[in-house]
Amino acid sequence: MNKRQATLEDVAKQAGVSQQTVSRVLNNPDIVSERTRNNVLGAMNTLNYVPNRSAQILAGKTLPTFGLLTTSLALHAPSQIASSFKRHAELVGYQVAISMLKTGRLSVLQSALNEFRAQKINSVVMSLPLEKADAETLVRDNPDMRQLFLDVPPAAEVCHLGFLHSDGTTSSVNLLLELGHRKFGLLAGPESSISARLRLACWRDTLYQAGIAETDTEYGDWSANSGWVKTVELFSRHPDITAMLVASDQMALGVISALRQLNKRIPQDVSVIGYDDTPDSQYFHPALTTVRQDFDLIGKRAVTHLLSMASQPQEAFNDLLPTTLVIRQSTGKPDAAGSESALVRQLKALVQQL
Ligand code: IPT
Repeated sequence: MNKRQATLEDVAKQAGVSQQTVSRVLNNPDIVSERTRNNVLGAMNTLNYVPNRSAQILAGKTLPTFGLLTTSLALHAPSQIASSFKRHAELVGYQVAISMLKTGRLSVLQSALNEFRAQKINSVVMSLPLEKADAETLVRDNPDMRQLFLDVPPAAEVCHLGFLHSDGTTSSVNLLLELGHRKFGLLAGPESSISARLRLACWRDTLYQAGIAETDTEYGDWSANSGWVKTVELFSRHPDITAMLVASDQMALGVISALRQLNKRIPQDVSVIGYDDTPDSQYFHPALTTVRQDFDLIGKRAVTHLLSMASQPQEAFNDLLPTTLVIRQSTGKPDAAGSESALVRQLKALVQQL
């Protein structure tokens, strides 16, 4: 069996193109036509060709690799974004190097960017919450790096690709108001998160405009566990809440579980609306009504932006993708006899245990 490593020349022969074209696909895939690029990538695949990255770095080449600085990938939404970004990057011949950070501290971010720079990576998606001043500092201090921010305040003077929170958030509050809800519990994301703050402000504004000024708020950390704990706390203070607005589907999973434990039926006793519409949310029990953010689209759009930022000087922009309400089974009219029947159900359950 021939175990010789395929060379660039072999790839060129197999694809029927010049060696220079193969080298372009390796170093600047975005300047090669899609057809030729796919042809060359196919030949590399067939021959198991492995590019010599160290030689490319030594030759001073910038690698066709994007950086992704991300918050915890244990969270559903950032992991969906990472997966989509990687899939779309590969379609244009780029790899993705991931750096997952525990904190958004400026010094930590700067070291992560330095590490990318050392690997000759100069186009980076920043998929973590950053305050305006921090994002602007990173751009100012790293003029050689193209940075695309996914979670910064819209006022930040940086390249920003995000979601327009107001559409989906306003529609979710309006749905609950139309169904007749008046007692709301708000479960926001962490106060350190820009998007969590924007969603909360929008819920409150819309409720306030409808004459509902009094609502109780808890802050989770995006995990299902925090959804569970904070729901128990909210209902211990306000057992009469009939509608929960939750800042992420992952927290809503914990909310649903806590409500079950509190003997509340969804949606007859309490309606729940999440945020994200990750692919699993339609399989929650009951299927979750939620605000959809299109994670496939944001990954695809991030690749397009990084490519065009490479060919033009970097200017600040805000590209905001729509959010839409997806109505499923976790929302309904409040059942007037709901709390009474919950009590009856609890008593029955007790009697059965005797
Ligand atoms: C945002 C998600 O909506 C939220 O559920 C949580 O996972 C958060 O990310 C983590 O930072 S999406 C982001 C693009 C604002």
